[in-house]
Amino acid sequence: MSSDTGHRRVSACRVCGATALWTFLSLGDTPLANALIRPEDSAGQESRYPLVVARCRSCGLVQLTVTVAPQVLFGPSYAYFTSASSPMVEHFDRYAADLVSRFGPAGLVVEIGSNDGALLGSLARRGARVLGVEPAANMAGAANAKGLETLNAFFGEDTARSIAQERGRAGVVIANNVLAHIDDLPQVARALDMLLAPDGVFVAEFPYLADLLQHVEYDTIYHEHLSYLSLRPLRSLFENAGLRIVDVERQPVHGGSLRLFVARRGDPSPAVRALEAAESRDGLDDEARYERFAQDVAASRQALRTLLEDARSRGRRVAAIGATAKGNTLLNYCGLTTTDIAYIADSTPAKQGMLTPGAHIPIRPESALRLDPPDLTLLLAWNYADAILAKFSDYISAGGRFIHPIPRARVIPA
Ligand code: DWN
Ligand code: ZN
Repeated sequence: MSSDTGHRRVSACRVCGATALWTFLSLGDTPLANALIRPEDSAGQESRYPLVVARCRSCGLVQLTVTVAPQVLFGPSYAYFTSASSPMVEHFDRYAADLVSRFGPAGLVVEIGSNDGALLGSLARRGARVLGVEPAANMAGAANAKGLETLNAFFGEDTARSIAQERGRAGVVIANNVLAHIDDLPQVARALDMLLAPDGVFVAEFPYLADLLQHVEYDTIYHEHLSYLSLRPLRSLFENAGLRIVDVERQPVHGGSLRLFVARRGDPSPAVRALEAAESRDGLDDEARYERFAQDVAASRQALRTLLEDARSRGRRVAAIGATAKGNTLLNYCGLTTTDIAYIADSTPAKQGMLTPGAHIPIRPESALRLDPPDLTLLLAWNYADAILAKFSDYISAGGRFIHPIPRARVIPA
């Protein structure tokens, strides 16, 4: 790690260690996506890091070419609260019901990266014995305050060993939107092997590379997401730790995710085989597919800039909704500023009153869209488009419109 900015260049693949990393996309040097700024600090220098994506020519893992130290990204305080987005709370409630019906009373259930306890709470209400492991102190504190026991720690071999010694091995270990955040994936696979009971199952959910490519979700690329996951590299990761992918489901959240089931025994389900075949068919093993994606990204940027310039020339005022991590990739890569976007409305109290990293756009409560309505509202949380359009139907009835930025910017409802 370079000590001044806490990041290092990656020269070997995070799964297989091969050094043949082929770079196919650069989104420039950007600040960290959740490094919100207090207005009084806005004149200060912001650290920027290269946002460059490469693919391992050996195992196929798509990954960033730098690693920012996890302590810089996630601790002691992290801005993203799962419970601020009601569609995610509902998703996790359904998820908890699915897990309980799949596994029954599974003994100890450990969630890695449990955030403010949205899933733990739903599991506990259904009678599960739960434990969270969460590196951000403010998130662990929020979960403990709700009575959901959460260790404030990074997950790795040390944490796994001490949980197994003190509480016994886990029947289920869960990691949602966490695998992509981990630099040393083989170490975490070994830690899972230590923590899981002989018949235990590891369940992981993460944004799926095939959806990212197909829907041009380039904004989900930021420094917290070190890898962009698909089945082939994950299979070799788990097999090296004596684990196998036994089942998979596609989930609609975060622009398209996979939910993976990993165990010590069992053959891959028909769903696993079908998805592996689909990955090959869709070109996930071909460099030409990634070159095409890079062109799609540039075209998407241009389409959004053109739409916003057109709106400005017609005197339309534009704001945004969702001070998301991905929104900051989009704003910075597209070169948008307060001239383009007056403010961003967001439901997270801890984000309100802050400025976004890089673009320095002020974040206001959601009520701003009603009290100070813009003509157009850019959906920086496009993953919740349906819920947001329903919530703001009065804004739409009064003539307000949203801009959906990907894959190509368009105004909705038409
Ligand atoms: O992996 C990660 C994913 C899962 O979550 C991260 N590293 C960080 C985060 O990414 P994000 O910030 O892009 O996530 P979301 O879930 O798209 O963030 C939604 C934001 O929008 C929150 O700040 C809450 C806000 N929101 C809102 O203001 N009104 C959300 C909804 C649904 C709303 O109605
Ligand atoms: Zn590799």
